[in-house]
Amino acid sequence: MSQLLDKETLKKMIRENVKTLYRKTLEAASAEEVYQAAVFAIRDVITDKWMKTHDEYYEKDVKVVYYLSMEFLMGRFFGNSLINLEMYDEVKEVLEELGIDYNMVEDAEPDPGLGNGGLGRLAACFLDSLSTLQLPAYGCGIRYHYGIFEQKIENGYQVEAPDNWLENGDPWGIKRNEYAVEVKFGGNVRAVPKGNGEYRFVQENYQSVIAVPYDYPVIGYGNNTVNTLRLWEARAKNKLDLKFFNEGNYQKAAEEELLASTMTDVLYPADEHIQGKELRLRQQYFFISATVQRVVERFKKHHTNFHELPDKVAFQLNDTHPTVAVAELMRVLVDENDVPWDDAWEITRKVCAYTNHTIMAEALEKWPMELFSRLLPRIYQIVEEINRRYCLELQAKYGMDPEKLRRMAIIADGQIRMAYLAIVGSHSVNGVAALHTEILKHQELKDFYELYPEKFNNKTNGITQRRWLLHANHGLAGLISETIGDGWITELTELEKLLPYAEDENFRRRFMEIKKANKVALAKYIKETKGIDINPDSIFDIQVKRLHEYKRQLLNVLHIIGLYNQLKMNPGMDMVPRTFIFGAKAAAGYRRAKLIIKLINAVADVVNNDPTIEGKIKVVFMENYRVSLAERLIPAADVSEQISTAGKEASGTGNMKFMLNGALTVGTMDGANVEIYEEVGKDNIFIFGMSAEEVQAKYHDHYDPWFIYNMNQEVRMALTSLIDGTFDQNTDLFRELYDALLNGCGGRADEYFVLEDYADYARAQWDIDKAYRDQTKWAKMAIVNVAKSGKFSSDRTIRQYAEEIWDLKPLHIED
Ligand code: 26Y
Repeated sequence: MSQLLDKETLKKMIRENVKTLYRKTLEAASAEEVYQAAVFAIRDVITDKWMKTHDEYYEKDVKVVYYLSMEFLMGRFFGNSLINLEMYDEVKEVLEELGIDYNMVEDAEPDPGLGNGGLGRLAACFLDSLSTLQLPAYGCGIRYHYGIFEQKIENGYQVEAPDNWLENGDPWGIKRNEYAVEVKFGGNVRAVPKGNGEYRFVQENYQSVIAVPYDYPVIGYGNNTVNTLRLWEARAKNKLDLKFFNEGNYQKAAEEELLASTMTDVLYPADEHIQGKELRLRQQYFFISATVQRVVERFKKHHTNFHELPDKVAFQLNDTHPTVAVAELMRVLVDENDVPWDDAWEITRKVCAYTNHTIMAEALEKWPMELFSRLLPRIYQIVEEINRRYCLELQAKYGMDPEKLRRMAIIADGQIRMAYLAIVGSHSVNGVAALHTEILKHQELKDFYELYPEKFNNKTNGITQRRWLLHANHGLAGLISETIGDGWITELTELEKLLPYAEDENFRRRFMEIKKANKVALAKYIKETKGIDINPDSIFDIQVKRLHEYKRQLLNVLHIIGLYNQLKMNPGMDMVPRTFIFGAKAAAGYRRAKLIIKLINAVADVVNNDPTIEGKIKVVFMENYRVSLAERLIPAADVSEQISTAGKEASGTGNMKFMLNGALTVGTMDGANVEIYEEVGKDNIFIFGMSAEEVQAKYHDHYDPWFIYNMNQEVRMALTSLIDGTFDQNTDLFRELYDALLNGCGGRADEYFVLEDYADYARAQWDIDKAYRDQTKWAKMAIVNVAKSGKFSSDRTIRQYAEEIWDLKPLHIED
């Protein structure tokens, strides 16, 4: 184990810390207090490595990537930090020797939910891989005081409560007052002659907000690299502006204070759905301006020639949310450093790269010109100029084609299209799975692919095996290391060595015992938290992800209703008992998504309490799905539900986490499911439904859900159950869902083809039932899934970004 701290020293430190922090003995301290004390003990170890890493970066003047993201869904720091420091076992032993339950201590840490879902969690996995691969990197984002809301279920309905993750302090964050920067909003722009016939553009009468960074350590596994997650918090420049105050203008005097105090309060919880809120644009510019200013300042410590900037700095834009970085870098170069426009533009494009995470139309960011120009007057001018020059290029290339010009312009219809700005201002545009990138190239961004084919590339997502196997599933991690060594921790393709063990009876038995133990542990947790009894010998079938119509939780629950109806008609029906587990947050304003949550809970109530079905089906909706809950659920899964309408899920990453933990996928040929299918082969996955091409064709074709309703009795009965009072007394409660599927409420009927795919989904589910009965076969399939999951390590993804987009080299930090 680690030589960083011996056990006796550690014990002493924890005791001491409890005393100094809380004036208590260890015996009297709560789990929360012991947690804080333990963090302070290991912080010293981290700090030494952290300082060394940054000194080296600075001295060697290496190229650094800045991963710019509105969201970092990090999950808890404690356990993961110990894992990466290789101190986990040691600390666990120390605590247990002190008579403290290690798990209680881990659970005392709040789970920082500074992200919505896939995009935010991907950013967190990427940071873990960057440090483990010894790549110089910063994550840059916002220190929201409230993360994604805490979800409670009351009477079956989602209720949102604020997530005050900072309530008990923030032992992982270090406030860096010395790096605070000023960010300017509003006012007007004045052109001041430079004297050489050129003008300098100066923002006046603006409102200021001070950005204060908090740094969080991102520890590499088994090395000395500690990178930084830098999250910015807003603070007022002057508590009260005395000039206005003395004039008696109290409101104006307090304005900046108010502006600053709300800026970084709360994460926007509307995942993949734009609201066009002014505060969100403020948040975006706030953290981007602060980051860009700091980066350029740091660059200037070593350099005077800005043409060297792309050799030292890469910006990766995590979706369009940080796209103002393109214009802000132009502003800092042109206005503040006198770099000529053309040079600045060349530099900016070399620095910036853009990742697209979704093709859902309602997630494509557009800002009204009025709002944008009022809030960011100088940035707006710069975007206009970028657009003007770009449109000239388009004309030069395509001639006068007004339709094409209007289609491709960055500014059109009174709006600024952030995706187009990102594409034009970057040297790289990537999708997050092979299918997704193809759809971008040939459908959504076809015009741009034609214009800049060289920019487009694919980077299939990945996940970090350190959190999602080593930390989340100790049992399986241990068995694997014992069998093939622990090389997989940093080189996941090593898992292929497990393939021959699929044929080894002893290995299979142990593998299945571990799965069973994880299921028993989850059953216990569900009993404790929800009071529901579930059978650990049933199939644990899990769908956890944000609630979205395109992800089709509704297909899953309709199928459960279908099964229930069959059991009611035929109580003796032969099926392997199943426990269907859901976890999902719905955006607060997404009415239909919330109704689907209510439906799942209503179905759970009826099904779980109906003795006539003899416990063959159980339905559990787990409240407040989040990273720490995912770490409990995923290791216990037999079946992973990845059932989005083909073409809609850009990649998915939950699918990879389940596979790594030995669950079998029931899924559509969508996102990264396609690549999982390619890895495991058709016999080790349950694929159903239309392909993306078929969906596309159906969309343009005439689709009549009534036809399916009439032809398929199971579908008809399931739909009827929605409105006949089976699941509520008020028979109109779920009518909206019924109508949306059959008639379309305002929109298209069954927009996501739930009914079209129903029969094949039900068929795939019976295939699962059949496969599970043969436990030997099932074990083999599950082992193949684990063995073939190597491709889906975020280490592989990050290596590709580093080589193909950033040209970033590892730097080894000595002990
Ligand atoms: C503009 C704003 C409303 C907005 C907020 C959040 C737009 C999009 C998002 C989040 C998008 C997101 O999480 N996309 C997911 O990214 C994952 C990582 O690449 C993919 O695996 C997943 O398929 C995709 O839905």
